[in-house]
Amino acid sequence: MPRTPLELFDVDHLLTEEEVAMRDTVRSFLEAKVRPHLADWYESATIPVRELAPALGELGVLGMHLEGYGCAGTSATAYGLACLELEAADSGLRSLVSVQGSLAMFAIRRWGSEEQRETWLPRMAAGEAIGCFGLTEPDFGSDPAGMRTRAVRDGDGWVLDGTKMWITNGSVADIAVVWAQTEEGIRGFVVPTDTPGFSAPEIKKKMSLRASVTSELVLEGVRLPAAAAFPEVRGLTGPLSCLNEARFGIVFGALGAARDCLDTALAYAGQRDIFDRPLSSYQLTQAKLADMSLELGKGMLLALHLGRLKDAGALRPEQVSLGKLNSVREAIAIARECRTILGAAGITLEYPVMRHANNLESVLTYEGTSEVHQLVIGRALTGEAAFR
Ligand code: TGC
Ligand code: FAD
Repeated sequence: MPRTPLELFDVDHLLTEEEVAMRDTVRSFLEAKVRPHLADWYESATIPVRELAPALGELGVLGMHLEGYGCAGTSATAYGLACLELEAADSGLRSLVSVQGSLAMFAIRRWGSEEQRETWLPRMAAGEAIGCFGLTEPDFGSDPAGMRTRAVRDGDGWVLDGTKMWITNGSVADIAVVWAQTEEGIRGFVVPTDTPGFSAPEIKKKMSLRASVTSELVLEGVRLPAAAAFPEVRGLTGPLSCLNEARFGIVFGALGAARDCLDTALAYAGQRDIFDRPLSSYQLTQAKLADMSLELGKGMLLALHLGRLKDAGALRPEQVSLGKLNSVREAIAIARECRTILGAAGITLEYPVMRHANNLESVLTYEGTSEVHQLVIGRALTGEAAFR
């Protein structure tokens, strides 16, 4: 008899033994070390990134799908499953891991020089060094091609000026991967955050992703050696290739938040007596639970399909958009519906549901808004780019 929505779909039947074992290890770690603290971190809008990162490094989830340089080199599907567990805890935690592994580390692994890889990747995989990824600017979020941050050659090196906005892990990072306009087009730079002229004030008063550090990056005459630039890549292909990786993690991750909401609502409905009967015994409640389980399971089947495509080297960016759009859109709908099942209790931090719902507002926006992903899918279907 299936006890959970994903058991109803027999999802484990589609996973290898190693994938199930890895998933269970990540889940147990989070249950023991993270979940007991989440409500407090969320309420106080803090997260002990410096303590968590080495533990996550030991767990093997930082840059886990990358090869070499101290990274675990797992399949993409295994990485997705880890993201699902991380986001079932909190989207902020998955963000920490996404930005470290899929954005900062992937950028260095894919586009960095041998020296940059050897200097940074082993320490980042171990959680000893934290990375962030600066693409978005105050006036250029969905349209990063317009960025104003500029890198100008200065003798053998570079000088960077500009401002990046909404940067996860910015204030706690040891290095920032910064994308800037140059005479040769957009280029990426590895910026040690103790370089004079670099500062990263934290953005406060967030109502979403509170258990995550979000910052501005200010670059004022930041002087870097020639070796700080990624040697080969020019243009938006550089940053967008990294976004493919992080978006893939969200395809799975958002479903984790939805699963946690649904598990919570199911348990609550079974225990809450209303008009002398459990809430779970009413047809209206069961219709909600059935519809949400269906969307969660369908999302999971799509995520696994995309994971297998990625492992076969056949996943295209517009397919990642299908998954990101679907997972986040359905997860947010599930979180809100679950909140109704919990009634007033649903608005508190006693239960994770409203925390997930609020977090998912950020997830809907970052890594390409839903509208951007609709437009990416629209372009793939029609051959017409309707972004501008
Ligand atoms: P477009 O003309 O389409 O492309 C420019 C160049 O880039 C190439 N390209 C890609 N390469 C790899 N992967 C992709 N997905 C790619 N999409 C495009 C393309 O082939 C072209 O190459 P070339 O050689 O011809 O120059 O570019 P566009 O300016 O029209 O923009 C397209 C659009 C709107 C889809 C793109 O700008 C976009 O995706 N915008 C959304 C920006 C975004 O997602 N930002 C996210 C910032 S990071 C973040 O949010 C982290 S949150 C982290 C967390 O906490 O989890
Ligand atoms: P805008 O681009 O101004 O969009 C506003 C609205 O316009 C949206 O609804 C959008 O979909 C819509 N829109 C845009 N273009 C079109 C169009 N062509 N047609 C119709 N509608 C359109 N960025 C980083 O670089 N690194 C990070 O680590 C990072 N972390 C983040 C963490 C958090 C918590 C948040 C909230 C954001 C983070 N971001 C990060 C920034 C994120 O990627 C951007 O917020 C996102 O890309 C959207 O940009 P914007 O906020 O400027 O919105």
